[in-house]
Amino acid sequence: PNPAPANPTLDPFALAKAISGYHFIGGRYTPARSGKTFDVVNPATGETVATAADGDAADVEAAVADAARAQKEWARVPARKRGALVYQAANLIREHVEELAKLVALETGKALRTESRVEANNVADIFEFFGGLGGEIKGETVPFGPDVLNITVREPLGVVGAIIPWNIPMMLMALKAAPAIVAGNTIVVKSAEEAPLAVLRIVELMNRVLPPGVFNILSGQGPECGAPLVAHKLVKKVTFTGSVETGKIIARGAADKLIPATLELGGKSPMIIFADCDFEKTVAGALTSMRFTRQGQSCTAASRIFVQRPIYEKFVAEMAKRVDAMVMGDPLDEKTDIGTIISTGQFEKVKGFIAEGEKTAGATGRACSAMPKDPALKKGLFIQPYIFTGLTKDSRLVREEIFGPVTVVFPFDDADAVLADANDSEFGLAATVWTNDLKTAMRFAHNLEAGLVQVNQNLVVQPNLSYGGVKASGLGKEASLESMLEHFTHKKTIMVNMA
Ligand code: TXE
Repeated sequence: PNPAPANPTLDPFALAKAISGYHFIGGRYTPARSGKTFDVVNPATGETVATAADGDAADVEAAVADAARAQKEWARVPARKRGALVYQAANLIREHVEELAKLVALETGKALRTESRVEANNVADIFEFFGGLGGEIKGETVPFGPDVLNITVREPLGVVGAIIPWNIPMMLMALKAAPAIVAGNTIVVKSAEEAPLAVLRIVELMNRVLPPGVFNILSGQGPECGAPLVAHKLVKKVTFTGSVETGKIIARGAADKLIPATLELGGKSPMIIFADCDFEKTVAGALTSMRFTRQGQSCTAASRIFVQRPIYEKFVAEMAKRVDAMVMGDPLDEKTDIGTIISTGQFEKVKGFIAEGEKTAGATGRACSAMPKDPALKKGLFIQPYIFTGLTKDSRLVREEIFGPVTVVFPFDDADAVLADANDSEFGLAATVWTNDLKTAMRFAHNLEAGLVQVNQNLVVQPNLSYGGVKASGLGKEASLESMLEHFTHKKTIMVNMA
């Protein structure tokens, strides 16, 4: 029997309990073979709200076997029909947006109004977009001579293994699962330890429409559950979002089997602001770019800000004032702008960076926005957003991904020097430039080392636009028709001599 409610439920606590302790494999909620579970904690209160199945190699074996069986049939379903089914399932996600938003807010601490609801809507958008692309999975004809027919066809790869993180778990799963499934693959997802619930419910909802075994999910620890998934001989492609260190481990595992890996890793995204920008629009853009609403836990967060000297002081003062006005509190409360850090491990890591910044001679750290006063939240993983100035460019706060509500701001005088500083990073995910001068904007757009450059706006993820980094930020792209074809199919060449 399905333990989850048939219809949307707006009580995330009850839903979390109902789906506790399960993977979703072969069309069914399934406990771990070992019977083991681990706790899922609400980071706003420190309370355990659910358990999750603690998967290992035996669960991976079962899930991949089901997915491999299902893939043979699924690949034979016409591509447009596969897409139509995914689109139909997307309607179910749309009906459950509010429920999913609350569930993900509960497990991740991301504020419902500013973050979690936006993510849940994006998930429905992504499944809808890829659902509409079934008919676009097609090849080419390549002329040779009158007696030769050269064609290419796009074939699925087989079973895809996907490993996802906790910061935008639903959306990052959708960006992998939607194109993989529409292209005729089946998928086994390994969710992040910290956020296994909302993604589990999504897989169950999609399974109300898709055949069993097409879309499966396991929860568990990285080395015990993620590593055997990458290593499984029937997994023919891996796709991963997470840290650079784990990305390298996964890339090595894929190399051992000679299978492709798509990697979306960290970032240290520069935001470059010229004095001729539209100041009001830029400050508003900076607030969203810095992702304080998600406690800065975003790979594209504007974590290095460079401001042209004439407006530097004004910008820093205005930013601090605006962040101060943001409400930090219960993620499920509609009034809340800023939620919590995900886990005690990340909390300590971020606090370590802040302490180091505060100790640095010549640096100033401005803590903005008041801590929540509600006694129920006293064990919550809240951190005041920090704006640091006066750091040197070799500081760890400037070079490493903090993945917390911390940004560093520098003044600049010279455009060439700021371009060099912006590019002086191991990462190359995203960058934004703010100016009303078209030549400057285009020069920066062309010369910034990043997978995504935006001019006078902050990140808007669009399912039809390629997204992914260069340098240590990753390999391969997500979203868009081309990335579905490139990363989830292989191109077979067929040459027919008719002479
Ligand atoms: O990441 P991990 P963590 C960055 C961010 C953050 C840091 C650490 O800087 O502070 O990474 O976060 C699975 N084989 N990003 O520890 O370890 C793991 O179970 C297979 C940026 O959460 O990369 C989880 O499902 N899988 C990032 C997933 O990998 C393994 C988002 C991510 O965990 C594994 C998240 C293994 N050996 C963190 N070890 C972004 N690009 O947005 C772990 N995993």
